[in-house]
Amino acid sequence: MRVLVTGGAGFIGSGFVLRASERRPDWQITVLDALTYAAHPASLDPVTDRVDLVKGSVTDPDLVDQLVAEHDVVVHFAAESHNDNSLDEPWPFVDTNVIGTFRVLEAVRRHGTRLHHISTDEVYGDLALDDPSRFTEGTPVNPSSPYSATKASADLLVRAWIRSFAIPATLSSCSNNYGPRQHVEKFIPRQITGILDGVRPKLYGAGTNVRDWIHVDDHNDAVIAILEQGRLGETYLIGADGETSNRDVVALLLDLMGKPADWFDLVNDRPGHDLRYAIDSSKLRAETDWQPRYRDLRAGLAATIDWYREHESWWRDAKVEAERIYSRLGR
Ligand code: NAD
Ligand code: TDX
Repeated sequence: MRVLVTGGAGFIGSGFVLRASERRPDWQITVLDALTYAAHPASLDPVTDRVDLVKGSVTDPDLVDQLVAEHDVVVHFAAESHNDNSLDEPWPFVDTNVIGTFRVLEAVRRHGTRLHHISTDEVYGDLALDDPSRFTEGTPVNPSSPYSATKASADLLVRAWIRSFAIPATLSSCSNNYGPRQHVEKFIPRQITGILDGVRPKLYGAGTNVRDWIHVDDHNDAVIAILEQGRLGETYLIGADGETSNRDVVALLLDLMGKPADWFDLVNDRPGHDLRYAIDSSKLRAETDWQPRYRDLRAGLAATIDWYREHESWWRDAKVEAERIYSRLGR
C-alpha cells in the first residue's frame, strides 16, 4: 500500500511514520510537509532510507494532485497546530487547515484515493469543570479559538465531501497528545525543557484547566486501526481516559524532576482558554481492536522527560524561538 502522510515531519505525523514503518513494514510511505517552524525532519532519521520526504505545501493544488494520484491512501495530519499562535496570527491557520484540506479533498475526489483526516477534540469546544459529561461523535461542533475553528471547518468540508461526492474517507478527533518529539511550544515539553534549564513551570490562569492526555503512540495505533477496520464515512473519537488538570501535570513533572511542589508560577491566561476536554472513545473501542497501551501518565511522562534530557540538540533552537514568542505574548 502506498501511503501519503501530510505533516509527517511534525510531532504526531512523524510518530505515525515511525510507528507504521515498524508495524506495517510493507507500506510505502511518502511524507508531504512544508517544513514550517513546527517541523523536525530529524525525527524521521531512523527511516530516511525507506520513506520519501517531499517538501511542499498542502495548499499547492498541483503538487497535492500529483502526489494523491500516486498513492492509495492519504493520512492528513498537516496543520498549523498551536492555539497561542492562532490567537497571535490566524491567517496561516485558515490557509493550511481550511484551504489545504480543501486541496486534499479535491485531489482525493478526482483520484478516488482513500483519505483519513486527523482532527482534534477541540472542535467540540469545552466542557465546564464540574460537568461530568464527555464528548462523543454526536457532540455538535462549537470551537472557541481560531485554531479549533479552522479544524472544525476542515472537518465540515470532509463530511460534506463524503456526503456529496461519496469520497472514501474517515475522520478522527483525538485528545491532547504527549510523548517524544513534540514541539517545545506545547505545554508538557515547554515545562520539561524549562525545568531542565532551571526555569519554573508556567501555568496559565489558575492552572485548573483539564486536558485528556493520550500518548502519541496510542493515537497513531488508533489511526492504523481506523485505516484497517474503520467504516468509511465515519468519525471516531480517540481518547485514553487521561483527564488531568494542568496543575496536576506540573505536580507530576516537578516530582519526577526532583523539584519542590510549589516551584511554578501562575502567568497571564490564554484568551478564550478552553476549560476542559474529555473524550468518550467507546465507538472506536467497539468497532476496532484498539486499546490504549499507555495507561499510566506518570510512567509516560517519566519516559518523555528522559527523551528530552537525551535530545537537547533536537529541541534547543526551537526552544529559543518559542520562548522569544512567549515573552512577547506575556506568557
Ligand atoms: P505539529 O505542529 O507538530 O506538526 C504539523 C506539521 O505540519 C509540521 O511538520 C508542519 O511543517 C506541517 N505543515 C504545516 N503547514 C503545512 C502545509 N501548509 N503543508 C504541508 N505541511 C504543513 O502538529 P501535531 O501536534 O503533530 O498535530 C498534527 C495533527 O494532529 C494536526 O492536524 C492537529 O490538528 C492534530 N491533533 C493534534 C493534537 C495534539 O495534541 N498535538 C491532538 C489532536 C489532533
Ligand atoms: O506554558 C503553558 N502553560 C499552560 O498552562 C502552555 C504552553 C500551555 N498551558 C495550558 C494551556 C492548556 O490548558 O496547558 C494546556 C495545554 O496547552 P497546549 O499544549 O498549548 O495544548 P492545547 O491548547 O490544549 O491544544 C493541544 O491539544 C489539542 C494541541 O496543541 C492541539 O494541536 C490539539 O488539537
